[in-house]
Amino acid sequence: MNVRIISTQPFLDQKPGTSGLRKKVAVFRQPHYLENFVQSIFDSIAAPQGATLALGGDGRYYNRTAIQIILKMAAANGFGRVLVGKGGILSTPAASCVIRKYQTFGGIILSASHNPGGPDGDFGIKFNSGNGGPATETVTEAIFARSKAIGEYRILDAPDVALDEIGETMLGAMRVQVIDAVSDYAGLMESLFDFAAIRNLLAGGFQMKFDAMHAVTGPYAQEIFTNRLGAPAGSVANAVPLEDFGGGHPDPNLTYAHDLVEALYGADAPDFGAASDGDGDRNMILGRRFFVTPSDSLAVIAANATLVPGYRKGVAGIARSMPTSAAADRVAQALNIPCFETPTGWKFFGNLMDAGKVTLCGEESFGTGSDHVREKDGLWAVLFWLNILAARKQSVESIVREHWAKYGRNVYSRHDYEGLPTEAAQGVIQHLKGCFTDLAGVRLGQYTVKFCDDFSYTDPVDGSVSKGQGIRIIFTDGSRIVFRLSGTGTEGATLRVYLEAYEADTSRHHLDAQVALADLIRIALQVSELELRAGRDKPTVIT
Ligand code: G16
Repeated sequence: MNVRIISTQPFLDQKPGTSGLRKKVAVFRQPHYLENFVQSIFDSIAAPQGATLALGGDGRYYNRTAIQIILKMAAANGFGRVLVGKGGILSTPAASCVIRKYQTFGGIILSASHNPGGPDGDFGIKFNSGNGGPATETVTEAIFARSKAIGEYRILDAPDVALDEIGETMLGAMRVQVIDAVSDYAGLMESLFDFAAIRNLLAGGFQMKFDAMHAVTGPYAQEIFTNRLGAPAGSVANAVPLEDFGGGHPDPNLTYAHDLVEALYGADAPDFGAASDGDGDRNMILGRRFFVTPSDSLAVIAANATLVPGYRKGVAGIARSMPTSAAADRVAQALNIPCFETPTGWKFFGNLMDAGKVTLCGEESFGTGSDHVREKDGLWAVLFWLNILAARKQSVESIVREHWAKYGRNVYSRHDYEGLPTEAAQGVIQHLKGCFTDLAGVRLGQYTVKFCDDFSYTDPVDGSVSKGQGIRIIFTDGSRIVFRLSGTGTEGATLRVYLEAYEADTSRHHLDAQVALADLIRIALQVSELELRAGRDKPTVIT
């Protein structure tokens, strides 16, 4: 089999965003587009000859084609072995688990996460390092720099490899091993959680519904909830992964997981509901007629961690992304452990976990996880909640309300303005940056501005600095408004407005977040001139 060296021209738009390169499928299908990016990864990561790579994706449209291309390029670039999920499928947390368990040099994950799939949908690719986590900014910047200078790529002239059965095939001198990642991942979960207690809970009439949204977690959820934990048939909905997610938007939030939300808020609602996203790293937690914000979920998990066998020894520290509410900070303070505030993006947690500084991490964007892998992990979060519920024998709502009564409530909401013209969205951010000096000390409604800034982070482990990570308006009572442009969209710009107010008074804890935050929402619109500059009078998604 011959290695072909193909001449190519750089594409100038291959800058990885919050989590890898995400583009429309049509962009990836342009001749040489995927190949250029993959060669840029291989040229940047300096893998030794014969190294092992993990490879898999969320099964969306174009996954199979891309996997075959990457395998042939890996063979032509001197890799000795590639571990591929059966059918070319690996959930993102399972990919992280595989990289760590088999100690591979790293892995390539194909996913556009919660973005819609299909021929007109989105596709994505990212490199994860040997710790199992998304490559750091230093690596992604090197990949981007290489993509702008690339002149050729290497690919093996070979037939496609069969990926639908567990087994091994040689591709030139490279071994392709198709593995059962579902069993590797389920085994890891079983080592962390009290499966016997959860099995008893489910056997005792407790009803759960997990919505896999026709995305990657279906087979993992069936294996864990149905086969290993004995959940009754029907507990896992939409369990068959489809290339276009059944035409849906596989984003587990109140807007897109509407079937699940209707079930949990309807008559005869189950006790517990949860959903995961396209690639299985996000989660949404619901109780009967009760939504747990991702920020509160992190705080409750941290406060109850010692109820779970894998965390019985306690938590070394917690990390949250800057826009995530400070609910977890209050738990950290009570436990006398550090809490780190990082920029948005799971990649910023890797160093902290590797250094043993944190055990639990979470983001407002429906991401929660721990140092068991180096990705956020949807099913892990669901199992954590089930384990807490099995141990405490209370409803989701009463656990959260007790938590608020003890720590106070960080009332929280995020308003997304999707698909804005890029210039208009950047205009809002520029305008806000120009207001910092004028806003300091100003009284706005019941709030007084303490300070405003553009968040900058210095990694406490390697000293790297990440600037321009979001506009913060912080008020004297700790309430906040944050404005940020999303780094994961593929069409125009998405402006995110994050709102948070601290409420210690339990008599106000029942208030709907939109009601409790009404003043802050008004101030956010007034200060940003969002309606005028972006031409929108309401957000597209509220979570
Ligand atoms: C990715 C990142 C997360 C981030 C989220 C939202 O998640 O891994 O760390 O919080 O995007 O990012 P943004 O606000 O820039 O759109 P996922 O699930 O899309 O991989």
